[in-house]
Amino acid sequence: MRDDVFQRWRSLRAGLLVAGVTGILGALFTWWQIERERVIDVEDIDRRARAIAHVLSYTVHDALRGPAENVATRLGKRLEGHSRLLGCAVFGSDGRLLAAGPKLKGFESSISGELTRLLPGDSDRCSTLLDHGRPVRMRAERMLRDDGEAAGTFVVAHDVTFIAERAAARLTQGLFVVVITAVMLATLVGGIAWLAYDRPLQHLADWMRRVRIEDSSEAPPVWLPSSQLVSETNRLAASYRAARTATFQEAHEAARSDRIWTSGRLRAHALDCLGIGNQLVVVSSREPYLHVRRDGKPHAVVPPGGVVTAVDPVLQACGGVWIAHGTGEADRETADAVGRLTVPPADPRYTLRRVWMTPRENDAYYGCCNDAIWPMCLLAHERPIFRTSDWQHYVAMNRRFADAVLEEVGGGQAIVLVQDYQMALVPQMVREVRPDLRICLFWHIPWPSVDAIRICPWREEILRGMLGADVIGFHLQQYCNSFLDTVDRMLEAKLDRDHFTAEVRGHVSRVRALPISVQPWSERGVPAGPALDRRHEALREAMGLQGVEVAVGVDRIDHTKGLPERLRAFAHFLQKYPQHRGRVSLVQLAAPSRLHLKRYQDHLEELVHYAEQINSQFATEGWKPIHLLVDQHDAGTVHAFLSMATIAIVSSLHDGMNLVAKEYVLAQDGLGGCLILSEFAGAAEQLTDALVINPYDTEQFADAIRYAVEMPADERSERMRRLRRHVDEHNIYRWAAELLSGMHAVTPAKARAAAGRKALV
Ligand code: ADQ
Repeated sequence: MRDDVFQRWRSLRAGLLVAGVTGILGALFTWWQIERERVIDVEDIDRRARAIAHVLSYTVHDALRGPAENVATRLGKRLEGHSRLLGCAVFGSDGRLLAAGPKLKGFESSISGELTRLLPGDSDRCSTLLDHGRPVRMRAERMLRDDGEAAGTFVVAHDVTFIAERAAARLTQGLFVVVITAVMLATLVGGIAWLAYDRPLQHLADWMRRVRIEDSSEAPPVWLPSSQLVSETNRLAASYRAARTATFQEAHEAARSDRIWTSGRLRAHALDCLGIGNQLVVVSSREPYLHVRRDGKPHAVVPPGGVVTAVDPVLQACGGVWIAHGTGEADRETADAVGRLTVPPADPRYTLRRVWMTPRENDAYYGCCNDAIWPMCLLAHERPIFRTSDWQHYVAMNRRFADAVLEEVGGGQAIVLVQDYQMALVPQMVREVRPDLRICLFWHIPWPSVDAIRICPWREEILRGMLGADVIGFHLQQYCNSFLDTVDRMLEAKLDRDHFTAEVRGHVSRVRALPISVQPWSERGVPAGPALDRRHEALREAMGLQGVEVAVGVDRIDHTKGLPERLRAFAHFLQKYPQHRGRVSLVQLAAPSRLHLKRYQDHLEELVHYAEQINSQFATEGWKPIHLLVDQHDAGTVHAFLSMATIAIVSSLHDGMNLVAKEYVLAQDGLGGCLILSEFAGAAEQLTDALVINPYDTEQFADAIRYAVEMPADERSERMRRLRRHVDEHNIYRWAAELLSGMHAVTPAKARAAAGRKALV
């Protein structure tokens, strides 16, 4: 039991150790001090004895010149002592006592015994004797005649009991101080050790037990003795959860078709591809979870956006680190000193490492991303603006992200997945330092024609940065072709169009079409079955949608999403087919984005104005044609509308893929929905059973809406069944698995170099 207490409370041991060491050191110091004082006191007494002998020397000489019997009479009172001086004594040259003070009575023999130790050559001698237990300090001085012959010895004796008494008092005092100090230090050190180490480690152990035995998903304790321990604990917990989920799911998956990729199957595949000791590191500008403040407390939010929708489930399945720009107002307070935390907050599975920017860096970096590269790649008729200072910040921020990647990888191995156009230079920056890492860049937006890229003043730098990757992924083959054409025209590169590779300065990059996708709704914690029916009912009632067919749109508010074109087409549909007025409403979920840019604010205002105009033109009592819900909605709300709607409209003017189209298909469990899809969204190449439209062609667009409304039920379900099969089979896990397989096939530079050396031998 006592052992257990000591084992558990190491702080107690630390306190006792400190107390012991303090006690020993304190006792030694006290002893040394007492000894020093004793020496000083004795020296002082000896000095006094010498002074007395000096003062009386003439008188003693004088007395010794007369008859020996008269010495006592002649010296008289001078032999007596007072206070600490016991008295003086005179011995003849033959050692016989001639005279002594009264206080020395009975002590003379001890003194004369001591005189025998006064050697012939010595002029004086000091020593301490005991007189019935009382310490006496004696000083004997040889007296000489004028002819140099010994006349006798003069002795001065002091009572030095006070020195022993003082030492005893000092000892008591010193030990008292030592004990008090030791107790105080023991309490202080033990207390601090308990607060700083024992208690947090005890909490950590309890938390680990709960995670292991009770399958708890709570976050690890925050107050751990070192920030490195916090982040390593978070990572370990995230990896452990990911591993456990994989194990649980494996049995379940075995029963499922080989064609369907699941998170567990991806996890197993990732372990194969990564190998032992490798980790997955994702880097993107947008973070998967940001923290806002609500009611004074930090609250985690998933920002709307395709990169997050697609990549978060991959990291949840495989574990790893996601490096991203921390943009939430409460981001700093929810991460550790390095910027790390584990996510998802409710059930941590991987580490999020936040990278910070100053407001100036933020404006210039995103200025380059949003005003230059984005409009250059997306043909939405916006003129790109190329500012040199924005570019300088783009380079600097890419360097910052690359440094964060290198820091996270440390001395280990990793597959680095660089996401999107905000990170174009990161692959080369990472490769320069760590050529042995396997790096992939996935470009989520379209890659336009050579002519569109030619206008960019930094086209060569961007291409060289991208070509630092081993694999460069695009959604469509058409983007891969354009990219190789661009490299061919702009750089000195060796292209292999059969194998889709580009070699620049000895490094080969493979260019691959990897159409991205989404995860099943069932994994996103949204209501299903009766709970979902109740949600539909509640929404219909709150919005006055009973008995009305719902068409839905879900988008970030961006010029490329074709929102004005959608509203215009819907208005034209109502105008052209008045029989459908009062029977169909368009619910548009619109997440504000990039609102710091004036043209995005104007775009939002334009949409609000346009929707009001259409509503005032067509609305009737109890029916509103357009419900524009400007907000970033949670996954449950997005799913509720997508599953309730019999029509979904995706009218992007240009889009790499567009995940909303796939999310809609996966939300249609009853197969009763119809998808209207822009031919300029990458998804149109795969979702061929959608009604494909040109969003600029209002006439055709309005007719497609009418066709969707009037489509016979069996055609709807037949189209939706085929769409569903495609998205089920080509989900996000398959995308990630294909990407990791592509990375696995890459031979890292070190291995290539070794193979080269072997070949030479
Ligand atoms: P994005 O242009 O952001 O992505 P997209 O593919 O349309 O977009 O995905 C948007 C995501 O945000 C979807 O998951 C959607 O549900 C969500 N979302 C949109 N509006 C929302 C709202 N109001 N509230 C809540 N959630 C909302 C980029 C490219 C795309 C490419 C993806 C993935 O521009 O072409 O498909 O990356 O590669």
